[in-house]
Amino acid sequence: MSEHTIQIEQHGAVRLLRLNRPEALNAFTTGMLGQLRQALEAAAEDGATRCVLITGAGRAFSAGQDLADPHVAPGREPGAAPKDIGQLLEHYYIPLALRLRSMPIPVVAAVNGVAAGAGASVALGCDLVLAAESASFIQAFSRIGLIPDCGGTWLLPRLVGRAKALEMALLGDKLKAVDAERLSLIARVLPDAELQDAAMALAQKLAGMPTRALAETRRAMDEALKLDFESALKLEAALQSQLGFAYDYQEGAAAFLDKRKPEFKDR
Ligand code: LHQ
Repeated sequence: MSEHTIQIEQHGAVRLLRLNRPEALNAFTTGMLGQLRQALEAAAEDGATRCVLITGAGRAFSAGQDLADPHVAPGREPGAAPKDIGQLLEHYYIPLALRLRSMPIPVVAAVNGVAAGAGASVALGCDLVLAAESASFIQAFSRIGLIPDCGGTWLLPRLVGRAKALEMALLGDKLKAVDAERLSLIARVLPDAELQDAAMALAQKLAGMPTRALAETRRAMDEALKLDFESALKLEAALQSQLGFAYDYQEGAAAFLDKRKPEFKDR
């Protein structure tokens, strides 16, 4: 696909990925899902990039799966065979969600407008989620006879607890950004005019931090959700052991003792 559905900009050590099909509220086509995954892959592999920032072009973050995409659009002609949506998830959404969740660098979402269906899952799968006051989150799946996907069933109860997760997923109502912040679904809500600058400043700040420790923090927390307390303590010790041998710890501790600003390098 030659269309640039993901706009890529480099801002120092921050790679900005802008979902870019504003005419369809940045709904995901298969081509776009592939481009987003490739863009994440490229950012992960580029040693000079230390943080990814994802946002949407126009008035939406993403309206989720493009329901007009031939891979999912219901056949209108009599006798048309239904498409296997599970195959689309296997080939596009699962690799994307796994890539996002295992990035070696932090990922920030700047949710500039509505994030619906898989668009909400992609946003909520990021490490730090900022949203504009006018943004909203919609678990649109139940409205069309589906369940939350792209990680939604895993993320939602962990973020807001079972009662609110089920309320959101069963009803599919619009959740305003301020309510999303109140429920701890997202980290911060900001005035619309401040969102992009605040998200970039946050991404730049993260890019100057000890990247490897940040990625391992995410991994340890995700793993800990599956572990008993003692196993989580042991995982912490194993990861801390590795980090303790790394450059950034030596630099961070030395800089503290020398009362100077640390210069982190690990990735
Ligand atoms: C769209 C879409 C869209 C195409 C707006 N598709 N065009 C995974 C695997 C396989 C199958 C299915 O799903 C999944 C995961 C999922 O993501 S399921 C959930 C899919 N998403 C939805 O069901 C959300 C559908 N969109 C909406 O409910 C509304 O558009 C929202 C609430 C997001 C925004 O409403 P409005 O602000 O009133 O905008 P609008 O509805 O007028 O949309 C603007 C345009 O964008 C419009 O096109 P048009 O040519 O009429 O201007 C829409 O058709 C188009 N668009 N979402 N998902």
